[in-house]
Amino acid sequence: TTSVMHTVLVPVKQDRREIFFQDVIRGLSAKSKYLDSKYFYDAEGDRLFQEIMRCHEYYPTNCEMEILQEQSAAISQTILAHTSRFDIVELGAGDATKSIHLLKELLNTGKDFTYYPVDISANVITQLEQSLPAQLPSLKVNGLNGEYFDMLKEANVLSAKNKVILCMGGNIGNFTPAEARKFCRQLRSCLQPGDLLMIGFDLKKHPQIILDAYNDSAGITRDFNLNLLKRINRELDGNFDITKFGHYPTYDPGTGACKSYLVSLEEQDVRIGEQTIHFDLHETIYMEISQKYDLEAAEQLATLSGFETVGNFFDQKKWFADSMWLC
Ligand code: AVJ
Repeated sequence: TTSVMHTVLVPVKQDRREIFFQDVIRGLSAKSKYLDSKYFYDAEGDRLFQEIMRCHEYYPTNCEMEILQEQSAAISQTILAHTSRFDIVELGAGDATKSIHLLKELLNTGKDFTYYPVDISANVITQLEQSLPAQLPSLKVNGLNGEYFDMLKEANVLSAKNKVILCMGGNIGNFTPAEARKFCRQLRSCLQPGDLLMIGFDLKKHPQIILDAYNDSAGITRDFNLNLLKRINRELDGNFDITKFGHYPTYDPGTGACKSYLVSLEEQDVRIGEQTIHFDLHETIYMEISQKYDLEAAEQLATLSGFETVGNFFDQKKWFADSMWLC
């Protein structure tokens, strides 16, 4: 007999930096230049977003906090009206300062459930597993560090109960309406009849209020956008001169699309690694969409992705909505 040497070809997972590089080059080589807003959040981007949330112009965080503080009893009742055996899965749990109000309320009903916070940041999950028991000693916590859909599948393995998914923070706004439909359909495909999804929508309101929220007078949102160019310099060996780019936020009340751009203030060449990107004078980079909804559009999104709206919870000003969807 001859012994055969087997060479197992393990597909090498492209490392994060390589994927980041390719996404950046693809976006900046396109006819209309763009960058993906998911790359805003490095350590400095996280810090700047925290600062944005403290800007007086940036209303969404306070509105949704008010909803969780003031309406958790009503939210809890809506959950209990549709399921008697459930676990909670929060997508993008962060520091859980909003959801903690709902968790407290649900614990008070005497229901036995586990809270599965999901986050892409390992740091966030470790912090939560330490901080939550101190705040809610009777809460069962099982952190899941990874991508939303992978971790949702994991939660389905760990728990046979109904799932109540929390998707707060208006993160759905970073998708175009078509992308949002795709995301919600994919979410639905991971869920079972009887499962619930609570999802946050930033609502249409006076256009000036929306534009101001993405154009704060202290210039934090400008810095937040420019930080992505700095991140490219840091991580991908780029040489962006950020003084040669301006921030241009827009809001279209017709479509509800709040889009931000960076504008090249002169004709210039920028090097990223071995690549050179040319910018014409006043050429733009499309950075981010924050889509605003009305209740009809939110309800339509529910229907088109296989959910039924069973409740809407608002702040006093009705600037933000957390909608409860049933599978
Ligand atoms: C984290 C997506 C909810 O769109 O309002 C804030 C991000 N960008 N200011 C939003 C953001 C500029 C934020 N979300």
